[in-house]
Amino acid sequence: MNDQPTVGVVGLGYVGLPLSMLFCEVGHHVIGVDVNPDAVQRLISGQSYIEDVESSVLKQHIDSGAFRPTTDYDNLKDAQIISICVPTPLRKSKDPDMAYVANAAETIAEVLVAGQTVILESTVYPGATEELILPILSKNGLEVGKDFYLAFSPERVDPGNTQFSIREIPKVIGGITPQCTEKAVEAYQSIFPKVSTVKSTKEAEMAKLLENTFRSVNIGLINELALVAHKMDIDIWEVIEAASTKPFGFMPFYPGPGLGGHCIPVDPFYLSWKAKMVAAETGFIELAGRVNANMPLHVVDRLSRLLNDRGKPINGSKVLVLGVAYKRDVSDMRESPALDVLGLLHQSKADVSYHDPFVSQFDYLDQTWNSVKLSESLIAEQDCVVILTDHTHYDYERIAKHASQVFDTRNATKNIRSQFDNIEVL
Ligand code: SAJ
Repeated sequence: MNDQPTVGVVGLGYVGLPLSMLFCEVGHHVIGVDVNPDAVQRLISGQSYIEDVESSVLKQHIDSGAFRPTTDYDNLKDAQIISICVPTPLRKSKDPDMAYVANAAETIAEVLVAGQTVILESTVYPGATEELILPILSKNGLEVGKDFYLAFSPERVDPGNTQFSIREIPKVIGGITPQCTEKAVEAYQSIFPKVSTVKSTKEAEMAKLLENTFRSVNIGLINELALVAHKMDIDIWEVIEAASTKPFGFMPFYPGPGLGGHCIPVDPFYLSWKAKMVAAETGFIELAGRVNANMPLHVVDRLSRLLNDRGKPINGSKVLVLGVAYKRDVSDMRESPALDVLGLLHQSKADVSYHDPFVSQFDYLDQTWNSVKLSESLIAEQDCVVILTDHTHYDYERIAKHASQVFDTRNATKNIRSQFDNIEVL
């Protein structure tokens, strides 16, 4: 019997499942809890639904009994450590939706026993662990820092990132009390060798929001400068490449069709929401949000001008969109700006279709969209081929050779653009 503490992981998505595997790999028993019975059933049968988790690895930990997926929270009373990795989306009003986190805390409170360490990983607004989670976990009389321990440690899982494995990424940890921080560091030491502790849960919560707000604001800046550069007939991509030669004090970001994913479009609004509660201004976040949200409109405006220059109204023009996932070489479509572009093209009555090697089908605008079979004849039939996601899968030279017009929103054709006169870039 190994002496590693048993771990409970609540929420078995792109954060919770890889975290569970990490714990299993170093000998912990992991009780994985998820509210979705289908997901639990798939895991029990050894089928991973997370790209970064191989089914063979999952099956190994299922067969050995190390990983036990369940919908039953009651099993968590056997865990010394409980990590909460549930979604924290935005409501339509751009207010935080804390329902998943609150529900997880409520059900953990029912089974919380003395000695347990609870670590929240889901991205939340500053103060959420102390103001929302702590009262729920304390309601049955257990005292934090004495009977149980509570900390925040932001997830830094970057789906598809092959450069850094999760274990190599330093883990920020902040507890409600110093003892809580210590207990959380102890809980994670077997899988996260690099730890950065901060004085409280709030600094840890804010660190995560800074990381992703930094990205959103800088992406907003370069998107704004891309529009300015276009009006000045300046090649923004060369500008970024030239600025990137500066070995210090600069970090390149790139314009694109908009901001997708489950982190960058969402996390900054957890910060701005809380800032409003303390009457603080977050102008950069709001402005970046507007600039980034406007990019799909800019893409369609540029496209309609391209077609117009060739005497073609967008209405009825054949437009093929290449790539609908929110970023290169992933299948995730959450918040993908491609959806906005497809919607705008559909509204303008363009004859629009898409191809994406990672996304075979999706439902949107009350219809099912199917990835077309890419062929030279199909490309040649198009009035314009729009590159929205620069998957490495594509042979951009072949596409440019057979397309009458290409609109490249990702600089994917950087290396061949000079050989063709039918490629327009964002
Ligand atoms: N994007 C741009 N221009 C850029 C960078 C990104 O338009 O210069 C777009 C992408 O196409 C995408 C969106 O922004 O639609 C977000 O892209 P991202 O590169 O930030 O990727 P994400 O959303 O997967 O962000 C995650 C984050 N990881 C965590 O929160 C744990 C982020 O902190 C990482 O820095 C990022 O991955 C990463 O570096 O890949």
